[in-house]
Amino acid sequence: LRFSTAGESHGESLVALISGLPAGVPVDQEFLDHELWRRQQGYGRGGRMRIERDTAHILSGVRHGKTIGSPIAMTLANRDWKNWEEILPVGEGDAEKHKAVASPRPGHADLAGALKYDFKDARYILERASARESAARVACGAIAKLLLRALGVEVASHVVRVGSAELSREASFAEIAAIAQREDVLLACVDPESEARMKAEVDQALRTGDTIGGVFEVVVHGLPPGVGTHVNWDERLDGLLAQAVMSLQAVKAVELGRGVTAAQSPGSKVHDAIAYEAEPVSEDAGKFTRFSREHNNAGGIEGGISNGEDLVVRGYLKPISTLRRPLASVSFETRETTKAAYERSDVCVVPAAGVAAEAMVALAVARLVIEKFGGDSLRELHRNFSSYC
Ligand code: EPS
Repeated sequence: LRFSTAGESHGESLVALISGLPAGVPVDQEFLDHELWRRQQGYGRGGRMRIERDTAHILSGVRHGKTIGSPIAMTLANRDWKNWEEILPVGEGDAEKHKAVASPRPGHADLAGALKYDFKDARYILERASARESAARVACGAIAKLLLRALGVEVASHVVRVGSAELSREASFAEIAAIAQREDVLLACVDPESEARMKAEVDQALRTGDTIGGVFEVVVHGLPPGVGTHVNWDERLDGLLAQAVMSLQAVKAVELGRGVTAAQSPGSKVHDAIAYEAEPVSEDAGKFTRFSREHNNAGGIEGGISNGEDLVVRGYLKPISTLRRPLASVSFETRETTKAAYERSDVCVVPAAGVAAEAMVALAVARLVIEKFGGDSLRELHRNFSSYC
């Protein structure tokens, strides 16, 4: 399974390309567009999200509602393009209309990118560095989710921290999964009291011209043991998940299970004691008997291999680097001290980043599932999967 994206924030369109899926996976356009809608939500998004209404326009690889094994190409139009056509033309255009980003924003790709690509300002850098690109990942991820769903594997996310406001209790998978059905996403937190404290953090940032980061958690439910391997460094599930989530814009740390607190706790408090349940555990576990754990501090991965518990991946998001009250910077042109550039921006994107991370996790897991179980059709993959289970 491979995927790639193209497109810039204020260009005509985003492009998503995914290949390597078996034939016969049901592709539900409504589901794709709902996933894209979810990525646009959350308290603290900026004015851009009132302009865009993302939808995945499928060009290839899907016929009569199912994948046909060939590469799937999709475009996601930028509605804002009509305001930028003359500013960012593909042809030479009118230099007078160029909208320079004249002083780099600390924390953004602006400065390092402009130096690297030899640009006189940061416009072309921010165009591609922008998290707008994650919409194309969500389109690909939605298809990976549909493949996993056909095998009984579900992926969901929720927000566990915004600034200093933290979710004050454990969340069940059913609660986390239910967030995807919300009409008002707010901060995608399962607990209303914690969510109100998170909202207060965003309000404070809004009031003061600041921005705020946080932590999202992605959970994969229903994955059998044995996905990923300990035998080679670049095939370990933990490493692949870390790369997948870390590659998202503004993610600065990735935690698997309770990895952070594990580093400061004794082994007896960290490792998940093993039991065996001879009876069916739940309806979705079917007739299988299984090994089970008292808790899941490992986040469903031991030795780079899934162990049958829920995969739990947390992403730590730095605050958005475009500040309404900008930090000090330097003019690209004069090299004199000035304020960093400000353009319309978001104040908090933790729920949206969680949705993008669901996509990345689904893509990483789907890739390993396809590699392990093989098959050119969903029927063949499903047969291999069921007989292994
Ligand atoms: C972004 C800046 C804002 C965000 C954008 C990411 O866009 P604009 O400059 O057009 O106001 O809204 O995120 C998206 C467009 C999106 O779809 O998530 C940035 O500079 O990274």
